[in-house]
Amino acid sequence: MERTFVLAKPDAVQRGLIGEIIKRLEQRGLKLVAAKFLQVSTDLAEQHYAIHKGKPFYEGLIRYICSAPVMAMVWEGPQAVTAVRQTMGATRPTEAAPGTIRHDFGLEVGRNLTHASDSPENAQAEISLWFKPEEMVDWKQSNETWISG
Ligand code: YYY
Ligand code: MG
Repeated sequence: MERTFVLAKPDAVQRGLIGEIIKRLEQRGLKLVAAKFLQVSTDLAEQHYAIHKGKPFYEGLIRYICSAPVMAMVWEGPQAVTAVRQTMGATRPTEAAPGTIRHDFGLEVGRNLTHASDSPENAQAEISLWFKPEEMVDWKQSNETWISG
């Protein structure tokens, strides 16, 4: 089983789309193992997006992520990293496939509603940046065997 880190970004929270995002990941068959609602500090935002420092969109990205609360989550399942990226859609909403969150609810790259880890290694790093080990909930989903065999 793989775990991945997901954020419902400030635009998703402000637009009342947290439930929609969770619904789609639940329906996919993924299991929620951690969640918290928080206002992101500049320090946390800078650590999370360190890889983008120096890029033209970086300053705006940090301002956006800190502009309102976010919902931070960890989801688990077979190939969770790939599955969640697929459910989110391409970075630019106008390039995202219909049926993806970014396509169905977004228009602009700077307001693309969600973040999801892009590799298992980055998922581990992001999970430990955002969550303490004791915030992860180890539980058995009763329908697990009907989702992955
Ligand atoms: O992983 P993902 O979120 O799909 O895209 P990244 O290339 O990692 O960029 C992170 C974040 O930065 C993206 O979700 C929106 C923002 N961004 C932007 O505002 N303008 C760009 N040209 C590229 C990315
Ligand atoms: Mg990324």
